[in-house]
Amino acid sequence: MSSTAGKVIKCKAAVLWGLKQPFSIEEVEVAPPKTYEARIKILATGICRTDDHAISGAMTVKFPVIVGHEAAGVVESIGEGVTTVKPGDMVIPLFLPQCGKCSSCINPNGNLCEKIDVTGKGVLSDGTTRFTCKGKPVYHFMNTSTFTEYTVVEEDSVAKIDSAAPPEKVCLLGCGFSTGYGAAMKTAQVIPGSTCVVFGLGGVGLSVIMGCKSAGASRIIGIDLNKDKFEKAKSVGATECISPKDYKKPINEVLSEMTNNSVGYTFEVVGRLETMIDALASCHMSYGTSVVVGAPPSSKMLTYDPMLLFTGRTWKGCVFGGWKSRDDVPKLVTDFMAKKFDLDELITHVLPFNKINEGFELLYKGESIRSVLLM
Ligand code: COD
Ligand code: ZN
Ligand code: ZN
Repeated sequence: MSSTAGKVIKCKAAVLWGLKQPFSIEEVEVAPPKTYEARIKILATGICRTDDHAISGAMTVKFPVIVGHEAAGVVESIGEGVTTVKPGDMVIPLFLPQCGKCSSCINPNGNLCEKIDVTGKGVLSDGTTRFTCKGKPVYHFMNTSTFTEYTVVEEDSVAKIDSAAPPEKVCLLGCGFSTGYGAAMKTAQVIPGSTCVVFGLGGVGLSVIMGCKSAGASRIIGIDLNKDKFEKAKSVGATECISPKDYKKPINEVLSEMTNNSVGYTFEVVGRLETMIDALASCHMSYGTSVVVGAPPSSKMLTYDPMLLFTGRTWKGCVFGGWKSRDDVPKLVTDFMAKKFDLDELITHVLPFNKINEGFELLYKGESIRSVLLM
């Protein structure tokens, strides 16, 4: 048992005191884990756009809050009843829990565990937080809160992984990489020899390309309005890249001509209604599958020609790539250790934790794909 077990830990955390404010590095108190909880020493954490949604107000959270949801760390101590992780285990916190009991968890094809914190309740199951700062409770974020040296998560929101895995790389398996890679490997189940089209070549789109490549796609077409994205997309597996701006025709017609009408899979990784319809129309009218990966803008409706579906297309979406988080994240780590994919292409910046605001500046300027903060 560690010397800190059962005691409050004082450590550094990046606290957000309110909307649209910079992170403030503060000393916080992290309470010991209660029943079915684990306290984790975070070693590395990535910056994801969803963290910024909490800052900007695009996503509702309670303030003050500790955000961050893509990380790797080591279990420091566990609460009563915890059996699946122990102190010293290397782990990845999971913003998508796997409780094993809800309607999604008990079905082999479901992954959207009902315990996911989409409404921003910001507390653990007993309705309280484990963080305090300057005498005030500080709220949790997406069952994880990783922009801190120590966090507390519930047992169903943490996956034990290979102890030899490098935390500064596998932290990406906690969100961005798994989301994109799973969209191709798990949700679309791309078959070898097929043609895939990826709309949006940010970090998640690049991970979709890596998934299509791992699945054995023979042609992978990347689409972005920004041609600066093409070089990296090609280096992770795109066989060609195009910008819709270079064509007068609708993009589905362009793609049909380019591929002799053989697009098996399309992926929307932009998060816009127009590209969702473009992606649907671009997959083969009879056997094509289109996957919505980008989160749609809130309270917006789509209008589309149902003939697009009537002819045989499949339209799907996924959260976290469709992976069952506790079952699949350890396997993804094993695949990473076996060099089945490479995360270095996605990690453009590595910064010390106290430079978190610089990390977000890189995100806003579009200079980073993923920035990883080291504690
Ligand atoms: N056509 C083609 N490309 C476009 C268009 C367009 N009309 N508009 C923008 N783009 C390009 C941009 O130039 C950019 O290269 C890319 O689309 C978007 O990339 P990024 O870098 O902004 O973002 P990513 O890849 O990190 O993430 C994008 C998502 C849409 C996937 C992300 O915001 C999202 O919605 N994630 C999934 C939601 C989810 O699973 N959340 C759970 C926890 S995060
Ligand atoms: Zn994320
Ligand atoms: Zn569940």
